[in-house]
Amino acid sequence: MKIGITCYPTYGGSGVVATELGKALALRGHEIHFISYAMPTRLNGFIDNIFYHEVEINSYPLFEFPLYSIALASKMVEVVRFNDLDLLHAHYAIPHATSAYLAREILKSETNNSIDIKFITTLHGTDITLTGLEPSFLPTMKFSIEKSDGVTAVSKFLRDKTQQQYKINKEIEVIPNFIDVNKYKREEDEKTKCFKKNFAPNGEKIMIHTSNFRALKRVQDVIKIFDEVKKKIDTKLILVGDGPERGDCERLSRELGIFEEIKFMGKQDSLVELLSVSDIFVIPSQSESFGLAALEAMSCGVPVISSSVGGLPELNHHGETGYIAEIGDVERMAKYAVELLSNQKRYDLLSANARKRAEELSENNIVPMYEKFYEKIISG
Ligand code: GMT
Repeated sequence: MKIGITCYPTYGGSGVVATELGKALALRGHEIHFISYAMPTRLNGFIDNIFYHEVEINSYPLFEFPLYSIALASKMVEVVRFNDLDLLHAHYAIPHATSAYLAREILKSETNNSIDIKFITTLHGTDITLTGLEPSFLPTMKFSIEKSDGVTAVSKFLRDKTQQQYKINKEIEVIPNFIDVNKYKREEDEKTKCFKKNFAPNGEKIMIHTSNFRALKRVQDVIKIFDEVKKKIDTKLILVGDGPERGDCERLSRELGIFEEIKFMGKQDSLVELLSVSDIFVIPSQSESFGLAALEAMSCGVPVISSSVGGLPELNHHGETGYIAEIGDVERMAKYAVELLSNQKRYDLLSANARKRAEELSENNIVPMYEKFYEKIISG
């Protein structure tokens, strides 16, 4: 198949999922055309069958705001026409589904050279639970989702939320996010030994959190949980990523007198190595439709302590792959962490289960679900 994929190229899990999907599909022999305003960050290295088309946005004094949605639709039209695409796949509904709708209608309307292209929208998270609900987007979002030829959501939670909140009857297929279990696996080599020595010189346990430090990730809770845990067990905390809450998090750690015990790493490429030296992954989010960062940790055999929101309980099974508590229940999350870190037998069991759960969501299991869905939509 020849598929056009549109996603946000620089930030967030939806872009990661879209890019990894495109790469996996290309390796399975499909021709993939990424259409975006910049090269997706994960699209590093040459892969046969992958093409990248940059959306051109010309500035003009009259346009105070860049007209990206229109420029994207025009680029989609061009790429479909000149590359003979079979399907467009929009990741994150705003504004990608709307642009895809526009492109489909433009191509259909051409009198001499009409093309009947279909498009699929994959819903990821805040496109539904937050931004899409704003009055300035809601009617357009509902329309674009309803007019999509196929819709997928990354969790049952997100499917149900979309149907309820947007009053949409349309069938939404749940295709969970996936992981390359051969890449995301616990490493034990010179590099990880060196990391471990650096982070936990006296054999301390290591807790880890990775995110984009937005308010909804509740990174301050991670710090408070850590503060409780380290009173009972010698532990260090690694915080990976960067974002608007980082300054407040650093201030909170200083106020609590634990700044020296925490490594604020910023954005990092060596995620597998960092996860490989970690004992517990903490994700206390206020909203999380799936939790790709938790899946990455689980694939490296790291049990997860999460909040009970959104799609997290579908991924992290309470008492099996980790533990779940109510949003903001720092005390309970800390208690679970202490329990786990002080019982090696139980820890080993949960670590093995976390890896097994990740294997269920391996690229090899999930990518064929997209292929099947594509075939179904293309054949009408
Ligand atoms: O929805 C967002 O906040 C952005 C989006 C992204 O681009 O990172 O994240 C969502 O999509 C990820 C990939 O499907 C999921 O793993 C995240 O749980 C989800 N984020 C939220 O629901 C907050």
